Amino acid sequence: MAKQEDLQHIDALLEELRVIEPPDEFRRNAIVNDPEIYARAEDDPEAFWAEQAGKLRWSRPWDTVMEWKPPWVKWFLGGRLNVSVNCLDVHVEAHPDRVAYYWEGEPGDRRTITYRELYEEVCRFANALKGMGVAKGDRVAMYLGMVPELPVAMLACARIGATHSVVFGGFAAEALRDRINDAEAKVVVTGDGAWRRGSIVALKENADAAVEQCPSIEHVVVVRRTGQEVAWSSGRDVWYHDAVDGQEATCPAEEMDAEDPLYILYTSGTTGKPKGILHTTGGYLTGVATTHRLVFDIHPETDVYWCAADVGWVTGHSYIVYGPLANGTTSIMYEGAPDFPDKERWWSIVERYKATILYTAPTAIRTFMKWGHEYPARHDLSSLRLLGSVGEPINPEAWMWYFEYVGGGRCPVVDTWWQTETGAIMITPLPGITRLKPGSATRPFPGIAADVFDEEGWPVGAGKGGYLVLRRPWPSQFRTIYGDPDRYVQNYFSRFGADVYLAGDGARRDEDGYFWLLGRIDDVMNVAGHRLSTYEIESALVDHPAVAESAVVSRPDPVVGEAIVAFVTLKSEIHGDEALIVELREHVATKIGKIARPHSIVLTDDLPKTRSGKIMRRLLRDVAHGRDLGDVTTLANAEVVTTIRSLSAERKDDE
Ligand code: 7RM
Repeated sequence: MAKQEDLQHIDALLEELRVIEPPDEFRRNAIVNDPEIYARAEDDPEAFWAEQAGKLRWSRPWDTVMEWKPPWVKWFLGGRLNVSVNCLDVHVEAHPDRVAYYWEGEPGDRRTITYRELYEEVCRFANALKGMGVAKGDRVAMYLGMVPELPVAMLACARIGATHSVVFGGFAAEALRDRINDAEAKVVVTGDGAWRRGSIVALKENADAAVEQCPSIEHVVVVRRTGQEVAWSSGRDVWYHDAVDGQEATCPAEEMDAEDPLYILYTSGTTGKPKGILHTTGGYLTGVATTHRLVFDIHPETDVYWCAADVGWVTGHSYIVYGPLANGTTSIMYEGAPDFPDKERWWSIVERYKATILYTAPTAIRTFMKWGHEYPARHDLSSLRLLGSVGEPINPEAWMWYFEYVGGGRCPVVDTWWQTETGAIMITPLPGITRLKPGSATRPFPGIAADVFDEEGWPVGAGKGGYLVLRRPWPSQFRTIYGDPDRYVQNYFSRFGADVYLAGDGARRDEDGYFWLLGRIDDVMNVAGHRLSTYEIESALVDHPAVAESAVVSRPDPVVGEAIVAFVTLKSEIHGDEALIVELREHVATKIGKIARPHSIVLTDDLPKTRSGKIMRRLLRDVAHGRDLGDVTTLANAEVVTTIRSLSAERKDDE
């Protein structure tokens, strides 16, 4: 963990600074510096959101702000707009030469892309897609690393009304295949490869393996990035640079209904296959533009904003692409690993571009903490004025380290709680007015009705824990699970009725009404800020010929948050050994991706089950945590617990 002297220093700070006031200078210049915004939004949430939506460019105004037939909701009915017009044309008219992205490749190559250049590239690729037969309503998949062509492809889809489905470049071929097939995408945009820590991730190879089993795919567009030779299927495959070559640098924007789909993004749920979260046009853009501007206090003429997430996750969609571009922001986009070529990479980027805002995940902060504060200390980080955190609960020690050693003690830290489903930030400080408490995401964003319910659906009192819920619709909420509306209702709107959104997180409110997030209450794990379901990993394990049954749980880990522990029973004729454990871990990496590779695998003769045959995950979790087991007499096979416990003790440090 962090260096001893860092921790002592932070301990002392934690004692003194339980509450951190917004610095005077920050408050003076902040976009929001009057707390009345909360009362105003609470008084009339629809009027608040309509006012925000009014800042966008609409080709036809809406007739109705919101229509709610729980659990179904529509926003800005009758309104028409195009997302790419709001992200590009509006800014090309006002400030064509402003930088949209400072892009830095992992090997050290750089590109500066202005709003005009981005506009023209998007139009060219939009025309290319049309030429391939992509029309309004069609789905286009993307499987790329962090290259500018990824936002370009997303915006090109938005321009012509196609629905994009970005699949994180770290996912394996099968995961890509399933997502392409679920959405029945016509085209997939990929690359020859992606750079990661100096080596090449074989994107094209994976895409080829996936597409072999994707009957809907007509074309594979390939961005040349890593330059190695790749297999080619003529007629089907087309280089990105050939596709855009000679295309017009303008392209009429499809006029979209506010409720037309913008994108699908797959996320892990409690059971079954990943869910295709569907976001639409008007409400989503209103939500991300508003939260981006107010939470990050965006001054577009002067800020250099860096969200260090991957565009393959929702954080990248909302806060690298759509929110920042809608606000005319200058952003940094970095392709690679934080320790390539050395552990100073991020800080040299902050210094080079004079970043003013940095938004990242607690797992990254804890990694930097472990490396030590000498790395950020070697760089001039004085341009920074605001820091953000997202993806998992941030422990107060990591919060204070971030505040001290990255923010120099002068930058507010906004801990932002939200989900793929919510589309935009839901619980967060507003940096010009909120008194910060390290470890708390503080208060719901104006207009958001967050609450904490007990088992019966009553709001809990101060200091008590319960289920985090949202009691009123918001514009950027997902509209359904693609192709599975029943699951939308069942998963999110049945526990407390059709008018209450169940987030799947536990939370506690303190005496000031501040929210403290407690982690997932379902079978979703949060591994290094990546959302994974125990079920997906179990399915991958059971798919291996040696495996009879498996149960996956997590144990707390100081860096990645939750580490994956898999309990596995083998088929009777199979003898388990170290080599098989290695093979099983790799098997999961091949099926899902490296992010899902179990940290520990415990081979056992049996799994603890209830009398009705359900695997007792709670018990396994306790085993993984090294906790006491309590009463297990309801178990059908109680003796197995003892065995598992001793096995897992042996395995704990096997990485
Ligand atoms: C944005 C994103 C969502 C889950 C969510 C939480 C956890 C996210 C915070 C957080 C505590 C936070 N989307 N989570 N942000 N927990 N504090 N500030 O991460 O769909 O991939 O994950 O992430 O459990 O339900 S996500």
